Amino acid sequence: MLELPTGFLFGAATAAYQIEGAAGTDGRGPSIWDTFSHEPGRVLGGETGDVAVEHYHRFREDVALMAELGLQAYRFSISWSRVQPDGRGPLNQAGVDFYSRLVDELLAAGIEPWPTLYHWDLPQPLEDAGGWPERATAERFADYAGAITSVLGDRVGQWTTLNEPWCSAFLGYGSGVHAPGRQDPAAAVRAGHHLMLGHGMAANLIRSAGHKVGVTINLYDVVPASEREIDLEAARRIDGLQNRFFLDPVLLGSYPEDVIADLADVTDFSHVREGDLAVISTPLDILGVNYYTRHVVTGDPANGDDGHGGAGGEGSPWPGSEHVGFLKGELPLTAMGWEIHADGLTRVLERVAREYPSVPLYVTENGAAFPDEPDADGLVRDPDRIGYLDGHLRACRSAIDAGVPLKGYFCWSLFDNFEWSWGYSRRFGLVYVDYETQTRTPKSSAYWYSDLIRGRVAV
Ligand code: PNW
Repeated sequence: MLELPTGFLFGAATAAYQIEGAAGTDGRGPSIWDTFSHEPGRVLGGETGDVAVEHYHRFREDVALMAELGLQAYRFSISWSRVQPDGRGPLNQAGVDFYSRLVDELLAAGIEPWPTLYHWDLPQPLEDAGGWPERATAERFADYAGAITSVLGDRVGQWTTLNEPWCSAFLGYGSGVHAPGRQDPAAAVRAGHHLMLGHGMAANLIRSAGHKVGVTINLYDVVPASEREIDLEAARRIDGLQNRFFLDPVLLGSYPEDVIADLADVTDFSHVREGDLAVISTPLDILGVNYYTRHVVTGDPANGDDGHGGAGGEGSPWPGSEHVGFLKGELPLTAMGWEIHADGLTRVLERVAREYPSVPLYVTENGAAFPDEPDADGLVRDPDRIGYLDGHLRACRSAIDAGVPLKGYFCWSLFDNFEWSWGYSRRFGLVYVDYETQTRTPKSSAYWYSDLIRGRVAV
């Protein structure tokens, strides 16, 4: 029987563009994901988030389902374009009202709201002005953060600034497999900096208003393919760009020297101004860790695929390390082609606790896509997902036993939803969604998770 400490928080997570739909409703403006998903060839099957799982119109039913499952917290994101369509200026009251009603509904159901301010959906007017590679975008983000947190702050216990800045910067501006689909390594590095700067500016504002704040980073266990020098060096580089490029500025207030050196041919870091790193390293109340898989890497490119995982023709999401190859080990894969490696979660959590100043940690995303379909009896049986979640919760338990201050866990995702460049073809949900009828059917993993949570909270 899996045991986790009393008070350990169990939740599930979603993101605005992946579930809300209602893309043109109540004054919402376009974001970079609206633009990108409507461009031919960007998303598998030409799918978009225009309708998604219609959460915007079904949120009451969805909160009722969360309550039935016994979720203690719900991590969702706020669509910047819904509450501030131009990315600047006055808030759109109808958009604010939606999140206000959602928060009220959650609180009435006894579920803690955990909003994220930015899960990749930059208002298109800000991209038209240069996007995250421009410093002004960080200032716009802080303005938006200050405005929306002052409206909802009295009812929200925990704010998160960004979700996975690596994806926004390096998939959005480097490989181009995410919006806005640019392939410019120097712009990707600048975007990473301005995302973190925006985080720091927002975190300052949110904290000085008396609220709690954190940021969510996607971390990987980076494993060299062998003990050969060339592979160890590849692992150092990928760990640098994937993990330390974000952890070091946010938690230590400096960029890793080796990563700056690795990027010498890409950028001279002249976009970093004096004082930026002090802002970026504003003390945090929590750090969110998203964990899915490991990277096995080799410096001998003849040995591996390019690891860029897209439809081909794209740039690299690891600027300056284009020669590094990525291997699949011997481990089972999810429908994303990602290796299932629960021990890596323990390693990642222990590493953060060991190498960085102490901060309460939450796993803010962990989960897996599998090809789920209802049986003839209408049930959706997903034993592989139960195995995945059980293994990773045991990995959390191991980290806690080793002294890691891990305080909670959010499963990705509550629902099947719009899986970015994969459209609706990859199902991560605890709850199955029939995209024709919008019917929600909890999978067997949802009942399993529910029993686990109830087992913990029973007096
Ligand atoms: C995360 N990669 O995305 C996001 O936070 C979610 O919105 C998403 O649905 C979930 O994980 C599953 O993919 C990622 O290519 C997308 O390395 C792509 C990558 C990593 C994370």
